[in-house]
Amino acid sequence: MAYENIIYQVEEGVGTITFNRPKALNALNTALLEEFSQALDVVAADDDIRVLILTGAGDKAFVAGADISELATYNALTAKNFAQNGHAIFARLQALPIAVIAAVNGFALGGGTEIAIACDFIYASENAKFGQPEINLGLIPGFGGTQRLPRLIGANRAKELVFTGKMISAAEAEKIGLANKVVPPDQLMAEVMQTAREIASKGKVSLRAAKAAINHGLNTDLATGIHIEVEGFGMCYASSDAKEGTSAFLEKRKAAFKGNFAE
Ligand code: CO8
Repeated sequence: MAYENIIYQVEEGVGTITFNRPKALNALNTALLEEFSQALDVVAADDDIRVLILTGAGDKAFVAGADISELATYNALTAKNFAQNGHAIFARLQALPIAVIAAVNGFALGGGTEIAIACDFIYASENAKFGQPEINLGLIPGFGGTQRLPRLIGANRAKELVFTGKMISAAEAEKIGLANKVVPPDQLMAEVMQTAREIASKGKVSLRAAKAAINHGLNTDLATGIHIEVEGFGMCYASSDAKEGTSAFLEKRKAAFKGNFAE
């Protein structure tokens, strides 16, 4: 499928979606979101993809937020529709049964920070900047910044970012647990690919069960979360990977995971 606002590539079981409007710092307009949504469907339907990476085209931005020239045209109803549509896409991103890594290579503002925190974790380049500047536009975050961000970094830190609209550096983002790792810009994709390949070598079923347990467990009480973990632990035995992983350990060899749900 031909895309104009994103680039979609697959290499060795790792898919990469690159937001590709560099002249507008990869701002999210309706057309880009639509293509992103379509690409997520392609990723979800491809059993061979084990990890998805999101990044931005050019050396300046990951995503500088929703496209402000579109935001300027909204009324209360169209704004609500836009936010709802974005949430539906981000929810599908978060629920993908594979690992998703944000490679944040510059500005990740507003919707940019919100896409990154809907991923499983973030690696950032030293020149990355994060923030929720919507308040400077007379708005509030509309793609999860008031919800995912406090869950990730705590209500106090999220409120400071949302109330002030200020940008923080990659180093600060790492310090507060927003980014897992910060590396020089020219090493970002290599670092992300290395982690992606490592994850891709693990069992598909166990990765899926682990992600579902963590994601669902975060939105529930401990007892329910533990129940989810127990179910997921049992489900791993529906795949040959559990046999392969435990046998490989006992036979002192590297496990070769090939399992899937169709066994
Ligand atoms: N939307 C549209 N165009 C943008 C955006 C954006 N978010 N960000 C940058 N651009 C454009 C600029 O207009 C400029 O275009 P042109 O060359 O045609 O004038 C080009 O990108 C380059 O930008 P700058 O010249 O401004 O580059 P600087 O290096 O001087 O500044 C900044 C970089 C600091 C990133 C600056 O561009 C900036 O502040 N951008 C806006 C950041 C922002 O406020 N983002 C939040 C938007 S709101 C949001 O994301 C809400 C999400 C939820 C919406 C759901 C509700 C319905």
